[in-house]
Amino acid sequence: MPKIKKTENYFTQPGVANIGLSKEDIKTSFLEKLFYSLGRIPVVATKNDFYTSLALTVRDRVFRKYVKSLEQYVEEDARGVAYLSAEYLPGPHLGNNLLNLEIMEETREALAELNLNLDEILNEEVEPGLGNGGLGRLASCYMDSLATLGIPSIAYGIRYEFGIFKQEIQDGWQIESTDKWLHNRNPWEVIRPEISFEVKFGGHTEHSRDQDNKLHIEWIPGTEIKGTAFDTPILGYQSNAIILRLWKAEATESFDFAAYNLGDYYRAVEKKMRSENITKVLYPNDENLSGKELRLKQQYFFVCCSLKDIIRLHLLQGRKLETLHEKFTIQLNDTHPSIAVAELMRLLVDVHQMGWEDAWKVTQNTFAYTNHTLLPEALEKWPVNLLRNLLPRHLEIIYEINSRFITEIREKDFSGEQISRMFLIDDRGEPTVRMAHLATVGSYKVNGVSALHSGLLQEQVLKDFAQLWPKKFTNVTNGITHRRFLAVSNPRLAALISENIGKDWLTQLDKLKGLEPFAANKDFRSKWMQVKLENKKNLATHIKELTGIEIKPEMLLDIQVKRIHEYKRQHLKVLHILSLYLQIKKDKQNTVPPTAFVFAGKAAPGYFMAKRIIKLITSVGDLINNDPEVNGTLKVIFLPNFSVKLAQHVYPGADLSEQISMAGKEASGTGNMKFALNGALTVGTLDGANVEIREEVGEENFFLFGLTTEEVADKKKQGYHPYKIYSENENLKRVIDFLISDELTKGDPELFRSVYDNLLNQDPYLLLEDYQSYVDQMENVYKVWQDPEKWAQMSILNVANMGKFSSDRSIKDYCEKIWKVGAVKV
Ligand code: NTF
Repeated sequence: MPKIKKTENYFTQPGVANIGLSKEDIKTSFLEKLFYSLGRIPVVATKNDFYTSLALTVRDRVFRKYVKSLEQYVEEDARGVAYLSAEYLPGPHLGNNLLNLEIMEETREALAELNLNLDEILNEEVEPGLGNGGLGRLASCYMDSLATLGIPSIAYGIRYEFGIFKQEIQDGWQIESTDKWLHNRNPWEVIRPEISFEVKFGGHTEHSRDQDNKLHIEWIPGTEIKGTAFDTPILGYQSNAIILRLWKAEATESFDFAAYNLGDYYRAVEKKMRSENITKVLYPNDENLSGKELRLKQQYFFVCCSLKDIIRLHLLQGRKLETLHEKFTIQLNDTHPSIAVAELMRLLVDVHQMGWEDAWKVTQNTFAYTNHTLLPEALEKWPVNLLRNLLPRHLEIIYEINSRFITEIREKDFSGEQISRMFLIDDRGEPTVRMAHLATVGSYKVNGVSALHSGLLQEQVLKDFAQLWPKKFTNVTNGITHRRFLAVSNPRLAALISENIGKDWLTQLDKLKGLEPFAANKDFRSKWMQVKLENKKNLATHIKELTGIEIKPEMLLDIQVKRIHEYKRQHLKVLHILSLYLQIKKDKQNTVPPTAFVFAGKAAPGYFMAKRIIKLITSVGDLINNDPEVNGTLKVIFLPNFSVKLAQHVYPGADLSEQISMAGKEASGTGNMKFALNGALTVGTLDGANVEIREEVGEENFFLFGLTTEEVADKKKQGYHPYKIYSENENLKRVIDFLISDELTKGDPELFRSVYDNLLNQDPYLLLEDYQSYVDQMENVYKVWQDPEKWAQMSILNVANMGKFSSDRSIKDYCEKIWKVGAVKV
């Protein structure tokens, strides 16, 4: 094959050159895909056939951009980023790609000429649910910005066959079922059979010396499996595309021939099935990582494939491994990929024969680590015994890193207590490896995800390390892609904004500042609230479809959507709702404006309390929604199966955003940003990025309540007594007692006993402490809501000041503060 080198040559080839973006081009390609890729004609085609044809049409155009980007990266020999994340939540690709290619209207018209409706086709897409929540969605927002900004980059992860479980609500309880997202095929990915690597597990190591007395260590594995790459192009706005490379596990041999020859067909295939298990299913836990062997296998599997691929790409350019850190930086998205520190050492030392010191220098200068949580139960620790069985060589390497590190800090001014706190191995009880310590020692930078969280990280969890290496620690406040979460999902508001301040905000979100003067303009305010009302109608339709419950769009839509977790305090919202309900029922007092309280979010299947909280929400809903005395005023809705797709309907329709975690627990939050960007006002604590949102939008435009992080710490130190608060606050007492009342529990007094007992005896997240402050601030919310002009003004000012929270800003921060990587624009 003759090599076509120059961009101009390649992109003028027939078939490449004529992939156009006009309405006619799109129509032609769409029909071609339908006929020749799917073998269908319109009369017999299903909606899914139409969706697939359109997706393939768009994918061609995205790949064209990707190929161009790639050529440029190679030509400039640019330094690049590899992002390692066990989770991604890209959301539906089609609408976003149409926006980024700027062909939304052309496509709409092309389809209309074929009597097809774009919105219906968009709705066909099943999203890849390859993550649990904020952490996975953040990774996908960052991919959007990496592509848009033209940062040479590649993202690696796991191609889970089943993503996050599907949530149904039956009799008020969460019921899980498998997410078969690949069932209708996935038109966005291409398999790369030639990009595949072997991954070893188990076995033992053999140490030997050669004639020169050089030590050689060989890992003799117990089993080997193969990882194969599946590539999905992720397109930026008016810009480059990057690749999301997900690994699928396969058996190295399809059959165990020995067993097959004995006639034992099933045993022969069993091994294959066992290997493929590794990428079968996503662990549905967020903020709690139990030491499951299969989870460690997943982590090592994708890390091993990704590092081998990075080394392949590096060597392909004719470079030496000693310069790996000059050409690549590898970002560890939490500790999930942190075994990479040991794996890179193994690859450099054992496989590529580099000396330990040189290899350590490369390793320490290659990785950077982002911490996403301070919750002790979420900090990963792997039992030493499990590592010994699964990754015997890595355990040796971790011990070696540990012993060299201890030698290093012994020479410094650290107490014995501090030194043992910093050990990579925790040998109090069953010995475990502290993965956050491994990631910190093996990285050149460590960051938290909001100013508050990064501060706490350095004062608490990694305090000793911050003292040792103060310059290693930094903050990068999270961000969200405003292209997906405003331009794609809220086209009405996006249009109103662009009509008034132009379209520059699509690439520079701080241009929204231009909206500020409009807050004083009555006519603009009325248009603004008209858009909100339309979005609320749309959300009301979805609510009706998903739950059968009708709400009036004029109601105050008060929304909390996120994973269900005690620290996020969905049950604090429930206590507030009950206080309003009891006020109407018992005191015959009605001061609350008509409000629909909307919740959505999944509970980890093994998290007892979180599942109870869902049942509590739905039970309160049943009671209130069926009570004619209150249901004109209050509605309580639990939307099942929260996803990116559903979220895109929720944020635009929200009036009030609930960000009510106990201070110090929510590392950042990103839902808080999505709500505010869509004009919802926030009621929240000084936690995570709420602090910075309030700073940006102004304290007069934010409904603050609750203890601060320091006050929480003081309270706990002094000894916290929830029962005392309960007995001294009549209104609160009535609400808490109602949790075990017959009216709510319908004859099963045990139903919410666990919630009741927990709040009265421990209340680890200080709901009772913050209760009154929350109720009071909600009174204030209602007062402002009665003044629609004021509300509209605050809403506009919120949006106008959201510039900081674009993921473009976050990625620029990563580039400047951490990666030292520059943009390559095509
Ligand atoms: C989450 N962490 C945090 O809980 C959120 O506050 C934050 O917004 C996102 O990360 C993204 O930074 C996790 O999911 C995990 F896994 F670290 F617990």
